[in-house]
Amino acid sequence: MTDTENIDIKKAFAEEKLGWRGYVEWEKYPEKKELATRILNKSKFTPIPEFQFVPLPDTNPVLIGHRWKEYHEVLGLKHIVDFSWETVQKEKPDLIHLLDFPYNGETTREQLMEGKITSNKYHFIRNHGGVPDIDEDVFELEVGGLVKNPVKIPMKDLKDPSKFPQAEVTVTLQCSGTRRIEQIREYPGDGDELINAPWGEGAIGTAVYRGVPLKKVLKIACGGILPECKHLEFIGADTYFKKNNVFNYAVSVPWRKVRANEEVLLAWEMNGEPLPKIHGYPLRVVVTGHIGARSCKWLYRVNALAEPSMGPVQRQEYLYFTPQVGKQNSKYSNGFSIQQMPVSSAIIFPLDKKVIVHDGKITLKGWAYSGGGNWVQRVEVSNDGGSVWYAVNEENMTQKHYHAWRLWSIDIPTDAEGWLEFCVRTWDSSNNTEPTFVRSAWNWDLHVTSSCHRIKIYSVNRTRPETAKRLKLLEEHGEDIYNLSHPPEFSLEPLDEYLAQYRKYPREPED
Ligand SMILES: Nc1nc2c(c(=O)[nH]1)N[C@H]1C(S)=C(S)[C@@H](COP(=O)(O)O)O[C@H]1N2
Ligand SMILES: [Mo]
Repeated sequence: MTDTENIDIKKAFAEEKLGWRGYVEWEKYPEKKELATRILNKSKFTPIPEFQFVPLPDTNPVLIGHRWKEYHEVLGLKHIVDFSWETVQKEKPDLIHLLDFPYNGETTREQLMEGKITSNKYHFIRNHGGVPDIDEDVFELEVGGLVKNPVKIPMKDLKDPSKFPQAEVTVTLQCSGTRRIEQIREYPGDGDELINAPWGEGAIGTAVYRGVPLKKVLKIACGGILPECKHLEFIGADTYFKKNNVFNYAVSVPWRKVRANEEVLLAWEMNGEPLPKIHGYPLRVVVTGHIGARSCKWLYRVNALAEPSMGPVQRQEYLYFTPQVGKQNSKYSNGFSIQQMPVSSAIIFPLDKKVIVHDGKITLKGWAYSGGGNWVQRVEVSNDGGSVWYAVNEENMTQKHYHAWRLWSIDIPTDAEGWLEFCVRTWDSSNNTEPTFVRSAWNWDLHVTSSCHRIKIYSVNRTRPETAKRLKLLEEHGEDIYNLSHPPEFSLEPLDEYLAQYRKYPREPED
């Protein structure tokens, strides 16, 4: 065993290649991994914040990733932490910074509803490590494992349409943690070293990606895969920590998925622009219809494998444990691997707990999405907690796509006043719909919250004469209805009216 004290960490964990800043290769060097583990085992780290039992801070950044910064620091990789935050400032200044490092940024409501396509500046970010900074000119993609001919393909060749046919696909990427906050509020669940980000409705976004279908690369460059190949593993240049072990980010998808043309794309362009650094520049995978985790960023290696990736992100995380499986009995083998996204939707406007003054109709807006190539067929909204449903008209939904969300809006007739519970459910092209309550689909790792999204609205119906009168009175006194819990400073009823009413309908029976 080497003494960790005499190690020159700058040398031991140096960057692998010139022009590939922030990329340390771990997967090829087991001894290097062991050395990192020994150093990590000897160090003390800030505990992981236990925010699931207490309200989240209302700061921005919301959570600070002390522990993960320290992991990087003890291995001499602090520059990666610094570069990541600089990149956030440049590329994503306007997101809700849910976790500063590894960076997790959520799209705001206004930005989400901006249109069918989310602009690159506003698309959410989910990172498990730092942001590598790789020069495209020296970049090459390795493809190996169970292929006929392992190859290295320079970026210039990959982008050459005479070598590889290109494709453009409109894709919604959704983090499996979207709407996790609803599950946390219902019951706290598993806590991870890499904080299970308490996402709201904004860990989702849609872009047009341009690249080459992986299927074509395997065929044209490698002469095909070997018969034993059943899964394709993607390795990213960022460093991932798990229980004091280090890895490069690795995930996999079944060959069946890759085989379907254009469903797994190696992409370098996002909405007509080069992929932003924080989205995986120079090259990322885009796996349509799957949880975002499979769309590996900073992709530098594809491995054809007989079994799914042994990387912790594939094997130990993104597992679905049904409600009675938890800390006492969850194992990696008894959770099922979350790949395709279920159908889900969210109400983005109005905000939860809002007071809405209206003329008998309340306008709701939101998104609806389904994975696995199922498209959104129908969106329905209820204003009574889920008994009566109103369907959104086709003309009030954005265009259908196999792999993208639909934004929707609806005016729901609402006569009732006071606190009402609104919820949304979506039906997809396979007639799947959403569980009614959070509890129906709560799971220990708090993934893929697909139950009907619910909000509470305080309804004030101005078409009711008594309501209109009260609103006028409030206005005359310089007060308003929106400040709901603030008591009006004037009397609610003149004495003579009260007495007339009281005498007509006494409060107590006469005999
Ligand atoms: N290399 C690498 N790829 C990655 C990740 C990562 O941390 N490292 N995060 C994954 C997760 S969990 C999600 S949800 C998507 C998010 O993609 P985006 O950040 O481009 O929106 O990237 C995926 N690809
Ligand atoms: Mo994710």
